[in-house]
This record gives sequence, C-alpha cells and structure tokens, in this order.
Amino acid sequence: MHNKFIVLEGLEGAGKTTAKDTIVKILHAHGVSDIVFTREPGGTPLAEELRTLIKQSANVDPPTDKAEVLMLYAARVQLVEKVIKPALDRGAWVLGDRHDLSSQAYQGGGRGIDPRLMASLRDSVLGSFRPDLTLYLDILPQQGLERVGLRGELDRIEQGSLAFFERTRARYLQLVAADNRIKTIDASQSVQQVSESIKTILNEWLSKQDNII
Ligand code: Z5A
Repeated sequence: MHNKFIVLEGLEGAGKTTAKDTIVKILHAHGVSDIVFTREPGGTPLAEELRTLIKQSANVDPPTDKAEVLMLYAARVQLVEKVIKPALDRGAWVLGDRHDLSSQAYQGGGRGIDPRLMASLRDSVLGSFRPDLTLYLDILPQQGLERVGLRGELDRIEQGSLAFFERTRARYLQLVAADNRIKTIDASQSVQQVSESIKTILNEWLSKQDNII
C-alpha cells in the first residue's frame, strides 16, 4: 500500500482551502490522480448534520464543551470508518481539511479540556489510525480572523474570543513540536510564498516515500 492520508491543519483563515489546490497539483505531477477529499467535521450525511449542529450560532441549547467534543468525535469516527479507511483500502489517496489535531488544539487547548481526556478519546475512537503527513499552516489568530472576517457572518466557533484562538494556536505549536509527521508552514506569507513552501515540503516528503503510485 503506497497511498497516503494527508491532512491540512491550522487556525481559521490560515489558508487550508487555498493550499488544497497546490497540493493537488503536486500530487498530480507525481502521478497521483485518485484523491478523495474530506473535511472535518463533516464528509458523510450524518457528519454533515453534526457539523451544522456544532457550528450553528443561533442555538437555544448550545453544546457544552464536552458535548461539543463528543459530537466532533462522532462525526470523525463516521468519516474515518465510512469514507477514509475504505478509500485508503481501495488504493486512493485522501486529502483532509482538518482531522484529529483540530480537536486536540481547539477543544484541548482552546476550550481547556483535560489533555488526558483528549488523548484517551482519540485513542479509544481512532486506535492507532493517524495521518501519514499533516501540513500545519501557522498563523497568528488576529491575522487569520481578519482574513475570514472579510467573508461576513461568523459561526459559533469563529465567534470565540482572541484568547480562545491564542490557546488553540499554543496547543497546535506544542503538538507540532512533538510529532515529526507534522510539518509547519508560515501561513502569514503571501499566497504565492505559502504555495512555494508547500511545494518544497511536500516534494521533499514525497521523494522519501517508496513507489508512491
Ligand atoms: N473545529 C474544532 O473546533 N474541532 C475540530 O475537531 C474540528 C474543527 C475538526 C471548522 O470550520 C470549524 O470547526 C473551525 C475549527 C472547528 N472553526 N473555527 N474557528 P470551517 O471548516 O468552516 O473553517 P476552517 O476549517 O477554519 O476553514 P476556513 O475558515 O475557510 O479557513 P481556511 O480554509 O484555512 O482559509 P481559506 O478559506 O483558504 O482562506 C481564508 C481567506 O483568506 C480567503 O479569503 C483567502 O482568499 C484568504 N487567504 C488565504 N491565504 C491567504 C494568504 N496567504 N494571504 C492572504 N489571504 C489569504
């Protein structure tokens, strides 16, 4: 099996959606054409319904922090079991817009849920299943929020305080430093420079993988 699961991570407005096109071009250049795209939370009918519930701001009964994290894991396990693992099993590559690292950073860091509970949830729900490569687009919260603020109305999570996003980024940076399967890209640069950084990192990583197609 030479196909891989690659994930894009980062704060709001870091440029994950924009980076996706760059990654697809690089994979195509390496002869990889069968790529399944996922986003989290979401990606199956049930997970998309959970996404709506998690993100909606006009909610008379907003989830508690623990309810939120359980909803995120319900969506994730549904996506992993129904979409990601079957795609990998048939030989496709999977490119994910967010995965478990988001929960560790937003819920573990931002919301302040006990890291032991977060790690135990991850291990119970996902076992040893992990992305082969994660590209973490690092941006200061203020800059990312300014970028997405231009889009208009903010959802429930986007309405979090600057301190929430600062705690989230701090946890991202801790986790990234501890895992060599995660590569950091300076996302404060121009679109062109971010794209060049992704090319360099991804091409180097791909060159180390055996017989990728
Ligand atoms: N969440 C969570 O809490 N826990 C979890 O476990 C998971 C998720 C899985 C998902 O929202 C929310 O759920 C997210 C985390 C939380 N909430 N927050 N806050 P989403 O899927 O709707 O949003 P997102 O994943 O954060 O995507 P995004 O807001 O669209 O950001 P992005 O994809 O990284 O950025 P983008 O769309 O590529 O770019 C944003 C804008 O910036 C756009 O106008 C671009 O043209 C512009 N841009 C992009 N790159 C640049 C550069 N380099 N320079 C200048 N402008 C740029």
